Amino acid sequence: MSKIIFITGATSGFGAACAKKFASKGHHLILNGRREDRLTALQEELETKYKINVLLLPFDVRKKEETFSTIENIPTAWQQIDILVNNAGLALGRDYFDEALLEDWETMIDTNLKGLLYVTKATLPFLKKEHAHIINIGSTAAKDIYEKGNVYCATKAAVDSISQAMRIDLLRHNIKVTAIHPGAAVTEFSEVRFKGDKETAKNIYNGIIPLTAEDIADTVFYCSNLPAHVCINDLTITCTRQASNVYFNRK
Ligand code: NDP
Ligand code: 8X3
Repeated sequence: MSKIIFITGATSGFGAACAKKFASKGHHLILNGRREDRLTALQEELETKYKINVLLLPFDVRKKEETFSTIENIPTAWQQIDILVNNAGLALGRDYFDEALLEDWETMIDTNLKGLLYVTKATLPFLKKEHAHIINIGSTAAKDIYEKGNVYCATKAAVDSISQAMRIDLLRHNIKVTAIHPGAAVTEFSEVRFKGDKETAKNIYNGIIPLTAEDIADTVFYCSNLPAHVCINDLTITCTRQASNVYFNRK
């Protein structure tokens, strides 16, 4: 049976790959991100290729009023959401605590933590009663703090905590909550983190075979496709050449 999947941050990386994966299985999509041109291109591609329907919600998850008013006004036909994938997020900078920029910290907190809270709170009334699933994209950075990771790690540790809190507080509504914590994966993530410095971004993946966005989409899909009585609470996934955020087998 077709489901409705709401994915934030669907203009690239994990979010776009999740959109393609769910669309290829016949599910309808609500897609968010700030780059509207990319969302429109993805909508055209997926509606044509898979004959599914796509609703675009191009808003910035940091903007509280816009997030709530946009979600509150989604058309009636889209108001029974099966799965919310909280994926929108970013790292900005990789600097020592004393040298990091306050504005980078604020952007990460506003996006990765507050944005996820706003989207979830606004979407809850539209989650299908007794059958919904919230999937939060955390990071190995949540589990394993590394040098110069400071506030990015803190925001992802917060996603980890909030996922546990949601699972407890939403238990009475039978809502599944899954946190997925990926390690190094090639997307636009590092280019964003290093503010367009492609060389530094590329070096992050030197000598390893990193995860791909499709690996994460497959994992999200797997977690979402288990029997109704089964919920993966917490899943950490890295490439084989990564054991932690410090230990890599680079060849
Ligand atoms: P990308 O940079 O490829 O994608 C990030 C997505 O988030 C984009 O679609 C971007 O869309 C969206 N986004 C960022 N800020 C906002 C905002 N304010 N409002 C709405 N959407 C926003 O990176 P990934 O796919 O790798 O990242 C996805 C998630 O996975 C993030 O939460 C990241 O922290 C996490 N992650 C990534 C890992 C990696 O190694 N790649 C590993 C572990 C976790 P737009 O710019 O159009 O708004
Ligand atoms: C992304 C993985 O190691 O750059 O969340 O923090 S890492």
